[in-house]
Amino acid sequence: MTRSTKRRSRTGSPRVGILMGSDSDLAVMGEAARVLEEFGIPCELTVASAHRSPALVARYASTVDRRGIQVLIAGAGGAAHLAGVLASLTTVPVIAVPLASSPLAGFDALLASVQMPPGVPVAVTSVGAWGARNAAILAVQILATGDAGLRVKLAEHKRRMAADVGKKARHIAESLATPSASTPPSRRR
Ligand code: C2R
Repeated sequence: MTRSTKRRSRTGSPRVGILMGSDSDLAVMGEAARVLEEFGIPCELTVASAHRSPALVARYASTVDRRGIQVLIAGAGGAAHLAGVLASLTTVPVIAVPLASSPLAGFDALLASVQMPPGVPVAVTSVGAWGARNAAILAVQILATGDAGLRVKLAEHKRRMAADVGKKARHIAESLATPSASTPPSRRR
């Protein structure tokens, strides 16, 4: 860990490293840390840029194995090369989160992340905050392949989502069945 790395773990050393190309990415990439915390996965957050601070990225990558980091999440916007460079320097799974920080609204980062040459895979999520959240869930799923407790938590996560959708469907059905007092009679069904 570099001195500028922020630990988000309450217990244990980080299993997931979240990197971002700039501090301007923090609001979005903080979502990934939040989701990992929900699953009780220790993680750390730091800023490192393959373009602006390549030596720092290389130094971070060289510590990943020794420190027991099992998955890397890299958020970057524009010509996003951070995830690819991390994948070139490590053997852990790397998940790229394309960020919408340039005038091209993330399409540039998406293409830069997804078209890795054969031999150096990077998993790519959706653009922005959705992607940050999904990157964390994907990291949990990767860790869960060897962790039955995490598989139970993931199953519970899916049950919660399904229950939420059910609640929304019931809510809509109820609001259509009971016209509110403010709905004019002509518009009531
Ligand atoms: P600034 O806000 O610092 O100007 O950064 C960052 O992820 C950020 O979204 C603008 C955008 O540049 C991105 N950046 C990259 C890399 N380093 C910074 N894509 C990289 O190494 O890939």
